[in-house]
Amino acid sequence: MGTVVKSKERVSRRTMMKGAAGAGATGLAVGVGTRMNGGGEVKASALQSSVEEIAEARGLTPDDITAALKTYVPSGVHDDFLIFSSGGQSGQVLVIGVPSMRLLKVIAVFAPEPWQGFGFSNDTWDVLAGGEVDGKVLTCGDTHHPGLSETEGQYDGQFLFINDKANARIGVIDLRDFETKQIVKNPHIISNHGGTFVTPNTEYIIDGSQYAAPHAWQYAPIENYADEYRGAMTFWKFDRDAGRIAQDQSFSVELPPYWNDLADAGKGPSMGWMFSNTFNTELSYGSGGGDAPPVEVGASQRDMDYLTVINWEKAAEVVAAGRAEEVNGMPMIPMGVAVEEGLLWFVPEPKSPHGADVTPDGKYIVVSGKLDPHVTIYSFEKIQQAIADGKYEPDAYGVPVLDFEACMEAQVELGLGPLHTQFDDQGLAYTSLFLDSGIARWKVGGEGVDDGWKLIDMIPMQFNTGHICVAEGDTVSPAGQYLIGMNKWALDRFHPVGPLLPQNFQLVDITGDQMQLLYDMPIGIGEPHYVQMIKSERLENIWEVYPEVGWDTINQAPSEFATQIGQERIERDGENVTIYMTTIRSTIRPDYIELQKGDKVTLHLTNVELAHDATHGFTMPGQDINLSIEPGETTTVSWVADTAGTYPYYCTEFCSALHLEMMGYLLVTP
Ligand code: CUK
Ligand code: CUA
Repeated sequence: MGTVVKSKERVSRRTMMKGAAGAGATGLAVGVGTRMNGGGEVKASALQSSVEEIAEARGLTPDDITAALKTYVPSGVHDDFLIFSSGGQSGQVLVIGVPSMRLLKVIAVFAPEPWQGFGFSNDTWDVLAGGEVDGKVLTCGDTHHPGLSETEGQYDGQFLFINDKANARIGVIDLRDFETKQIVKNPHIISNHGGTFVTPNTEYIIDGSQYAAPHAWQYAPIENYADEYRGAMTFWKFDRDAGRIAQDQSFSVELPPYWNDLADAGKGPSMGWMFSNTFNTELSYGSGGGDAPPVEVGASQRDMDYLTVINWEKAAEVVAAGRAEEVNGMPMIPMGVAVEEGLLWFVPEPKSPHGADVTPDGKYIVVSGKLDPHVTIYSFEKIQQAIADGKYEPDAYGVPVLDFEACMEAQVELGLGPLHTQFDDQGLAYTSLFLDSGIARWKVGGEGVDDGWKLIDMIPMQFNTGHICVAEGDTVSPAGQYLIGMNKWALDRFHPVGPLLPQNFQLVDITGDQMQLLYDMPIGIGEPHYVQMIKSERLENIWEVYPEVGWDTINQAPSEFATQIGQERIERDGENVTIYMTTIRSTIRPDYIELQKGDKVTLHLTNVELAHDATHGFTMPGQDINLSIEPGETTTVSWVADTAGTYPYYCTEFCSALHLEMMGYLLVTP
């Protein structure tokens, strides 16, 4: 249904593209037509010859020119889409415009970031401290999977979540100001991977354990792996009104000590369920100090691993009924209870599976096998039927393993090292091929679809593609149009910058009959894993300035330390000194502070401006302090004046003509 019409659209787009490319620069220039330039009209022919000259001088092919025309976004014009990209080892999130691939922001999440003052002010340090592990505040992380909040299975532009794989933490970013408001540490597991994936109305944020460990990462000898080590699938409850994860309403389902990888939430007919691919069902833990094979060998022995299938709606009921156990302060449903309640199932998955992606209609789950050239497609309906028909055998932990053939809908051979799959608006799927360095495009099958479950074409990537992203390609209604291949290796793509190379995002036009590579963007801050691409128009709640002067940006409410112009003061109570400071172009008030050595200082800083972009910075020499105070914001920083001396403090944003004069002196008397 609809396929015929859509394929016609495809043909017409293709004809257009071919026309443009085939006619070369000349044809293109005519297509561009005329444009007003400096009050006069430039004749098409003049433009044409100058395009030809530029193309020749720069050695550009007609394909290069089409690519340039498809990605160029003129000054002052905004991009149609934004991507939110994990920043890998940087611990941060990148915001990039599409199709221009202009980097707009790096949002600080798990690592301090001086420009935003993140981790330098007291309140942002408290956000970082919310994710402390064993009493230690961490200043790095390994972000993998950003998850935009959803309403009815479509991005709603309100919140963004991101996991820290290294320490099993989740960050919550408010998309009104693009700042991190909360970091939670998973009390059950020490490393995660299958997160963050949201359920269709952001009821829960899914967070699956990666490397098995005893509950709450307690000590247990490695030989006790099979008996004492465990996995878990955590469901973080999200309180949208509070803009916070509600840990007291969150829970986990205990799993065998297999390693959980990528996950996805069911939708439509599979609403209420979730799916995660799971590997190392061999229970390998490496040598363990003995002769056992290393993990990469030990964990690749079996032909089949498992797709983990959990009914999370049922799990929430089971927790509410009091059948979960309290583990390290948060409920966990024991495996035995999960099996008894019929909420936990496994389905065999071929060879070292990676990626579990639910089709937009919620009917199928696509899984790749890193060591298998196929993607395997499971039918949710068939899984339910297999459960009803009792087609299962328990695994070593008593978890029912459903019959593979009974649940499998199709397998499509795509190429070597398939990893991740996304969907477009034309009923097509795209799967990254890590080993083949490419992206395979294939047709999703199912009822009423002719010629489904079939490979259509491929586009080469440079090089070793991990995740891919189609615009809104993991929602119920993908936008299609663009695809980004997230390549692990860049090799020769960019000018060398030493032995450590950036990763390479490649933007691909997927509207045509043939996919066209448009742009390479180096990512020089860490290794991104996943991105989500959202239509810019969905991000309609972004604030230009904070709602009022004196705003607590963490709690998104008026600050009790708000300071208006004329209220600036220095209060002393013994050795405790509290400073109420304001910033406005081009003054910091007070501009003179005298302290005694040993004073404990608390500085409340309010940017009293409400003009768009009138941000002031603040740095205090010798104290490792760097703050950003956006229009309206009140922020606080504390330190001990432990060294006598003379310290000029100043505004670090070039905010005005007299910005260099925006300073003050702090003197600490011996
Ligand atoms: S993983 Cu990195 S390429 Cu963390 Cu989603 Cu597959
Ligand atoms: Cu404020 Cu420079």
